Amino acid sequence: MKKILINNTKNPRRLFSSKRASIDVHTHMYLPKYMEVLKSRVDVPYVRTINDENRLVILPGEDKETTTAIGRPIGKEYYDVNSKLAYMDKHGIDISCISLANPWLDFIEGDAAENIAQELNDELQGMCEESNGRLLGFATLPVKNHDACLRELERLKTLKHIKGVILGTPGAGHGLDHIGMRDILAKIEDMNYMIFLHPHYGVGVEHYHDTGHALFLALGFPFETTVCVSRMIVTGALDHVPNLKLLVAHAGAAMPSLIGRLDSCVAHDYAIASNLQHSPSDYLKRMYFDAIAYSGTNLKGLIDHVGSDRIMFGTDNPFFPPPDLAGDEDVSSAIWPSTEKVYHTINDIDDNVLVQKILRENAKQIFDL
Ligand code: 5CU
Repeated sequence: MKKILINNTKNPRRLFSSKRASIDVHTHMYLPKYMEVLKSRVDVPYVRTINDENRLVILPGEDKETTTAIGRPIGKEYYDVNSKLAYMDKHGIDISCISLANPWLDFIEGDAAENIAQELNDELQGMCEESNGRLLGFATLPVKNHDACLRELERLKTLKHIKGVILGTPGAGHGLDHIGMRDILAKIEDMNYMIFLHPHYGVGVEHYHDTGHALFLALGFPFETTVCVSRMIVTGALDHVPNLKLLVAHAGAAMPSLIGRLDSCVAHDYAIASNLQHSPSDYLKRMYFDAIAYSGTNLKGLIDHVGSDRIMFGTDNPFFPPPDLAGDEDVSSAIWPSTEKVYHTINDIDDNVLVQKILRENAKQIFDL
């Protein structure tokens, strides 16, 4: 297995104050192997260099829309493990569960998908092994190759730092609720792995022109997650995998706001309701959530709906970097306002026991750390 070369003299295991020894369950990297793939491509998704700066162009249609075509700057905070550890130290994060950033292997088919998945997951495992207990991982599946997904899941059992898999909302292309995903979800359930469910494609994208990345990420992303979770509930897909562990990105997206309405609409549609074993809000209570709400009111709403045992600290790092973090600059000294915002919304809860659960204790229990 390839060595990642973590600088452990620079990154000793930290002793954080009890207020900040967080476990971050929503934090990404473009692993070095994946960067090679993105840099080799001319169609979206790709990384290209403009005026000596690497730019990330990954979102559907991003290259065609005037306000996004230039992409986003991508520096070593996205792919360098020592930068991740420095960021963690700076922000009181004890352990991070790293997932590959979007769009994973959604665009690669056949044997190539299987081979790259193995290389990426080995790379992630190697990084975690070298990290002195600081890093865990959500693996990546070759979603466009069904049989390879099952084989890779089986192989992941040998990678001890892997705690689950990250999946986009389409799964193999037709949605996670599609029958073609059923045995993959069943295997994940059987392995007691977590699925980290994450958006990439956006819903309602026809409305977001001339708005840069702002509306795509603020609305398109959470709407996409909301549709996916709602379909998994309403189609009965979750009844086939009652013990499946689903970690819903971005504090449950719009689910907490809409769950009452979803309950009501399902209850008034007899054909749908009679097919389901529970009401939508009961399915929601079985899911897991990060705390990336950026609003104390919304986080409290999520707690009202699902309780406080299933919500875990997350940062979305390295997305939403400080505006002045230019490309390859040393991230070790930068404070990330987006991360501080997550801390503020959690501290807003004003109940220390509950705050500690969200920052650390829930993740310890849920991931058996
Ligand atoms: O908000 C986020 O989670 C993200 C992400 O994961 N990927 C991305 O391209 N932008 C925002």
